[in-house]
Amino acid sequence: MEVGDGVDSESKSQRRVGLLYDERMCKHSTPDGEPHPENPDRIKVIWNKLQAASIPQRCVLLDAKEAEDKHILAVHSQNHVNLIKNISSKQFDSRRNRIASKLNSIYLNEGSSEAAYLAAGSAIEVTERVAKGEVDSAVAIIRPPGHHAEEDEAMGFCLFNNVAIAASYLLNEKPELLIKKILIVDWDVHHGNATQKMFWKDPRVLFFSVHRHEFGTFYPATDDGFYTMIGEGPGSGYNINVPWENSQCGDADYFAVWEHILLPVTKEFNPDLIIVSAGFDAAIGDPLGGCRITPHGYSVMLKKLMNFADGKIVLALEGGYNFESIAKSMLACVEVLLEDKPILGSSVAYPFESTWRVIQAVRKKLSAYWPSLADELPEELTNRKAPPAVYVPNSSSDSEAEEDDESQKVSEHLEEVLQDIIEPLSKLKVAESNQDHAACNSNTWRSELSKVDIWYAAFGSNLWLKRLLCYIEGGQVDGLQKPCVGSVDKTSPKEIMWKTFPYRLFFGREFSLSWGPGGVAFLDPESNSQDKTYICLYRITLEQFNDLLVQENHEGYVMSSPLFDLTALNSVTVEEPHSLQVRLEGWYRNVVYLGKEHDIPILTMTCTPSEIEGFKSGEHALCAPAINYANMIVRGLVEGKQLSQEEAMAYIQEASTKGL
Ligand code: Q9C
Ligand code: ZN
Repeated sequence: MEVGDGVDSESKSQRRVGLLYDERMCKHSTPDGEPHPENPDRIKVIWNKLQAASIPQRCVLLDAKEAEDKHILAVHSQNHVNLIKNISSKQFDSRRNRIASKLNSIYLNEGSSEAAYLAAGSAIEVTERVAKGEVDSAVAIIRPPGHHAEEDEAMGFCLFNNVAIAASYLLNEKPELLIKKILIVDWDVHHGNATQKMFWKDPRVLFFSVHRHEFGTFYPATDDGFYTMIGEGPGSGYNINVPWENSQCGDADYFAVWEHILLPVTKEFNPDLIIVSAGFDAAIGDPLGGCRITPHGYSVMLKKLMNFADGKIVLALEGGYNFESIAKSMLACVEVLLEDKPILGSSVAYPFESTWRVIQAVRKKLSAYWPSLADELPEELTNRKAPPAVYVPNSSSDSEAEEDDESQKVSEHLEEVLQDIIEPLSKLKVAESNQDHAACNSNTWRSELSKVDIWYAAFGSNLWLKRLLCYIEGGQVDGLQKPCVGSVDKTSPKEIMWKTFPYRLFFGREFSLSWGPGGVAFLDPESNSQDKTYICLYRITLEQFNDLLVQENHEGYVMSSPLFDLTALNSVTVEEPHSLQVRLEGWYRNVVYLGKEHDIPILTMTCTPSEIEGFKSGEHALCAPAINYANMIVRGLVEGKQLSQEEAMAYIQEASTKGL
């Protein structure tokens, strides 16, 4: 280490980070206080989290500003600007709801205009400060979000396209700042449809979006987010979409995209400034996104981008609907910008096979424009993939020990640490196939998880002990279409107890493999507290719980590694109800933590939050249970001495007729 290095790194460790938050952006809310995922508390919880971590005092606090019409008009129509300007005025009181209802996923109130102008103006403000070099980087905690807002139409919770307005402002109004090329990285889980269109033919803006797409079925549900959409005319090659084929993408999938698409292209493009459309709805725990980026994942993704554009980078908030996830993710990002901590943490091991497929398709499509994408990825790299739809646990305890060790190191080692964690997957050598590895691990994980007790919370047919025992001991009860294989560990539950929970029981789907025609039971753990559901808690091991997960979701699936391991248990027990989806197809793949009983975690399994949304919207059918299935539940409640026969029938009746 050189002499003076200490002083130097100390001054460097206080990179100037602009931070903008203004409570006035909370004024945009649903007109009658109806619950909505895009609500004012989102930015409040982020701000509170940063305050609790003493972040604001270490940043340069910037003031929110209302955008000027002439700047908004660079990307929006006069019509649209007029609408958003006037929508909150008295004269619109009677028409506001009607106008909102004609738009796609939009609400409006008296505070909407001001919030929209502030969000756009604040995006301009932070971006200009970074461009001028007054701060090194900046974060704008703004709402409403922007990336869905089209030239002439509000949609997807977005009124003005904040990021597009800020980028256009620098390019068109501030040539003296010499920002000639801007990279927009849109890591919100949804495609940035509007930003894409606004710079479609513009080579000054490289728009990159990675999002759930699922072949045009995920919001905004068009083909626009497909990888074939690369821009047009002079903008050809300056639009890059990475469309996920499935939910549950996490750190490993995003790191692979960074390594093999975004970073090489960014190097070639050599932007003067980077703006991140920083939605945190691809975060683990998000109710709309269904992806699994950890705060650690976000910090790595951001850190990697800081190597370009001379570190000039702006984060503008877009979506993100789980308070805890967005607060933690944003905190992780600001800490990276302040550059005061080594990046620690761990992620699942491998990307999905579908991720490699998508990466290869993108690279091929864009290789004519970006030579760095031209090479075909080596097979020993793309071979390393997570089995489809299987939760991949955090690796060995060895690696955790190493990470602890790393935490002792100081910030100048950040780069090396980073490289060690995520750098070239391509440098890894292939020692054995996934299967070999898994087989020799199987006994280890089973013995490990057999030592951990959990309460399995049953609310459907498993309320009946006899039926539940089929999943443990194997076998069949009347009404079940075929016998169950049971758990590897056939020990009966150590304890059984009953409780009620303030969540909603409902019945959905028209058919199940287990029962034939008729709906099956689901729990909506986000529902409101007037609801009451009878739940039977079975004390079983985490190993048995994994065997239950398989039987409920994917009969015959061979589980070579646990679907829900200790890492998953730790990540889910942060708050209740908190859920985590396992990588398994099936209607009960969402594991929900419901708190503790005698200090032992309570876990249940139900459908995913997005499926619950689907049931609410009518996309999935609600359906009363068939008589054999209903009888099973009634029997459980009666034999468990919770309700009389009549009461139990009325209880099922109510749950199957009440709308969601
Ligand atoms: N069935 C942002 O994250 N979902 N917007 C509508 C209709 C709209 C998300 C679902 C999601 C918009 C900024
Ligand atoms: Zn989003």
